[in-house]
Amino acid sequence: MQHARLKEFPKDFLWGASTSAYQVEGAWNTDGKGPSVIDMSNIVEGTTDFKVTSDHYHHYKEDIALLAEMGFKAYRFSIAWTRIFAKGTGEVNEKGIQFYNNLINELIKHNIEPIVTMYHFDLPYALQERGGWSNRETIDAFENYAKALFINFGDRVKYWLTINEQNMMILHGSVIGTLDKSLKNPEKELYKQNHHMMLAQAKAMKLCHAICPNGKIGPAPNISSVYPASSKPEDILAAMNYSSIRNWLYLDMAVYGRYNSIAWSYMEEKGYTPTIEKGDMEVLKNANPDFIAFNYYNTATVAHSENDDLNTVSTGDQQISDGKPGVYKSSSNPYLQKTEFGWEIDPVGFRNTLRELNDRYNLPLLLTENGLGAFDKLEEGDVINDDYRIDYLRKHIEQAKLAITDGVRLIGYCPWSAIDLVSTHQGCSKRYGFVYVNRDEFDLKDLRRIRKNSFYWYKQVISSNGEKL
Ligand code: BGP
Repeated sequence: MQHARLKEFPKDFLWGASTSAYQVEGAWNTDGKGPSVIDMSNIVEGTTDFKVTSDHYHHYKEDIALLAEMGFKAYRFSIAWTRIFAKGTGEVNEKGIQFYNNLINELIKHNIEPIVTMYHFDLPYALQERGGWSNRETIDAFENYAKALFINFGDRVKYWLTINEQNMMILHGSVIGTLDKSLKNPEKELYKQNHHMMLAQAKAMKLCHAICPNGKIGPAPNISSVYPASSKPEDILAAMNYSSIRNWLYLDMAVYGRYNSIAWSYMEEKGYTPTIEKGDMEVLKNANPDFIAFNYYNTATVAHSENDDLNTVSTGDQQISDGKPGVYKSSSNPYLQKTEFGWEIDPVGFRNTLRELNDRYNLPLLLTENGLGAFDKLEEGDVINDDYRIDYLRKHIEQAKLAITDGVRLIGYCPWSAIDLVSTHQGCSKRYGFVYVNRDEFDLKDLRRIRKNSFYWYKQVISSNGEKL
């Protein structure tokens, strides 16, 4: 739909950006922090330098000052569960509480709204050793952790996100580094883990409303529209299949407290259905998210798949996804360009996704990740010419404005990432930030912070409330 006049971004729009603890903080075993599953998985073979990441733990004041200089209204970061409870449960680590108190207070001092992700891939390793999410005790551990967060930070933190990209941990856990490699029947086990994470999330949402009077809480999956490769009816069915397994399974449960029927029939067909214990569905129904936070990088395109299909085509999806025989198979989209890391770029798909989410759930939406990973180059005179990133972000913000004009209730835009950090599985050279962190894959250098061109551009976007793009 073309609009003659576009609506403006709301006055209190949450302009900001995102990071996650294990990707930015470093200090992975400092001040009583315990190891997480990510700390224990070998992301970059032959070095532990990735664990220093951007050393935000020791640079947080300087980093927040830079975010404030850009005029950030909000900053989305995650709390490392193992800083609060080294082993996932037990005694609270006061030094961990102190670090996040300092961080939150520093943000508030600069009028930046803290948006907290409670769990971003970094499950405590001690819990993993006891079965991780396969063990129902992890649900209680998460509830206990959530309670500690709400009690300690709930007086200042208004926006809470439960679990980052639960759907990607289930679908692509081996790439992220969260998959327990000892699992015998991983897919079946993963859907059991998924059920347990859903319960943990539901309990945390209920607890947030009970403990934090001004608290708002929501899930934070990675959501993207799924396109059929053609108008062939079988391709349309395949797109619905994939969207149900990838998107709606997670959000139908978070919002309506029910299993998506197509996803459930897929699990039945494959023998993956989890055991639902007495009382589970009641817990799931009684949780009410206040908004949906979601990460969007690109769309997916899929085609019909026969049972004997070989699904080897890669997409520009979060990770390479080849499809599921008899359900869907991945296809590339000839209308889209790709980043230098092969991810498809689809700003219009962002508007599609926003509209779909709005129609389906009728809740406020908060964009918590969107961005372009690239090999930025530090040039003489401390210049980083990342015009490709500006172009990417500009096009997505334009589509956000169109979606708002379409009637979507978008409350904030927090792209990935505020400053450079370690990528989920592609090291430090894949950069996303507005601020360059001076380090290489294997050389920590001086970790100096340098403003990129996009830094100055985003500053003007925020000060004009999205008018000057
Ligand atoms: C999302 C994760 C982030 C981040 C981002 C970019 O899935 O939530 O943690 O890493 O993707 O992905 P990558 O680092 O693989 O380029």
